[in-house]
Amino acid sequence: MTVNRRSFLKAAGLGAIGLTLDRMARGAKDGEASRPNVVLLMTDDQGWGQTGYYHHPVLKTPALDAMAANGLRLDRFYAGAPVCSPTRASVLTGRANDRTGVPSHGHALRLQEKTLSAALKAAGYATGHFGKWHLNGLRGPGVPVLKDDSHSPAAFGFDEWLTVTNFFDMNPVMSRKGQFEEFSGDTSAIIVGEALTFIGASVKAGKPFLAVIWDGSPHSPWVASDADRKPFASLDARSQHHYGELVAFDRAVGVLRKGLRDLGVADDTLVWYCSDNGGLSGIKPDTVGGLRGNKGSVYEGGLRVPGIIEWPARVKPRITRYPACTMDIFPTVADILKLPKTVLLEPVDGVSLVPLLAKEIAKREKPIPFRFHRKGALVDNNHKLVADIPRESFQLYDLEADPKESRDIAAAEPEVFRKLKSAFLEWNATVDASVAGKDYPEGTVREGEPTSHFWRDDERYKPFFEQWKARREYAGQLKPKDRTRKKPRRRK
Ligand SMILES: [Ca+2]
Repeated sequence: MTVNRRSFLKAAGLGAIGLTLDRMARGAKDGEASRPNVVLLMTDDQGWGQTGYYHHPVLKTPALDAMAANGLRLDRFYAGAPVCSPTRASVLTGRANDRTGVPSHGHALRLQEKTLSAALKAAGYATGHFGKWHLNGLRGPGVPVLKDDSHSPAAFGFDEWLTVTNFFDMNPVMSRKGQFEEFSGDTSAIIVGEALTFIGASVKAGKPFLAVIWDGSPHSPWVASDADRKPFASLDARSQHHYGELVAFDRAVGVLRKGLRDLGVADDTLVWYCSDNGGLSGIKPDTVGGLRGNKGSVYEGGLRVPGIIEWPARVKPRITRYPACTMDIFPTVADILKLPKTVLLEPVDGVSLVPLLAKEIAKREKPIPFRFHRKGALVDNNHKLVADIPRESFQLYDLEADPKESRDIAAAEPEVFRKLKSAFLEWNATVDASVAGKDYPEGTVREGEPTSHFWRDDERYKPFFEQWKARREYAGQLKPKDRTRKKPRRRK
């Protein structure tokens, strides 16, 4: 109905009035916050080069291509970290991972952090999480999140959740708010279908919604259907399955976009798609579009990922090279809703992209910082500082002139080098303070945060082992000679 009215007004040369009417219909007056629906859609281990719109040599992604053509395509979009849990923490908090208790995969997001999901729930949104969580401290292949898990999605503001701890594959067992459910079929289709059911119910209830859809594809172990891997018959078996998973994911993107249109909410739903880290090595053809490094690295191949914001009511189709990152998601959504600054915990590392949604911006004022294990990086527009933190060793690259980071220009550009190095060290000190809990009102990290451990070593999961021995994804973990008696150990 909205579309028809707008098409009519546009045809009559009254498009602007049509937009105003739309805003009024949604109850938003000029100067007031709009309350779009928000969908955050994230793949697991999809590299920067792995989309049709970047002309991948064998992979076709018609649904992502259509989304890119209808939204803001972010050609320099960065995951907050080069591996999964840390990036997820950066999405929900707007902060670099190390600040939040998540230095690596399988670490728990601290309960003292402030999250996007909690802020939107408080603002009256229906909130749902679908798929991989990986913020409750558990390592190992994805298992259903337990009802009483202190760090389940519920602890961070999600009303509805259908969630597993980590990556998951064909025919998964998942947890619906603690109730285990078995599913058949591909994970992308399952979680998008479930998210659409949640979205439909929210629409019916007249509530705006936040749907966080975090897929397990195309993470290992790769299991694609015969039909989906057929186009890749000339590749080795694991590359076939890996690329086949991306075909299934892309199909689910099409289902999601059509579902939003069918429910009449596509126009005023902001869908933000990205991957959680750079592409994998050992997959052919190349996953990172020729960039340097892979998942785990702070070179571009480990951090740069596909990114698109589609929001037809507010964002005209465009391609930008403005550097942006997953830490920008929360500040952007908070800005759109005009939430008070206090919904975010300082220091915030991201910025609001609201100005960028309206028009091109030449320069990002606030550099994008990264810290992962010993390594760090600072992206300041075309320049990038790469750091080995304990060794205090630094490199400088010009990403426009040298996108593959092949020439260290620290000696040639001493002024830029000095400036970025000092900015990075200053930032790094604030991260050390965050790690120690200085950002929290208590000034310290509260007791009781779980240490990172494997679910196989977790007493709460032992009652399920007998049953799970028959499951493909867990059998290898539960063989008798396995280390079931080993104590939880912190991975470093
Ligand atoms: Ca990942």
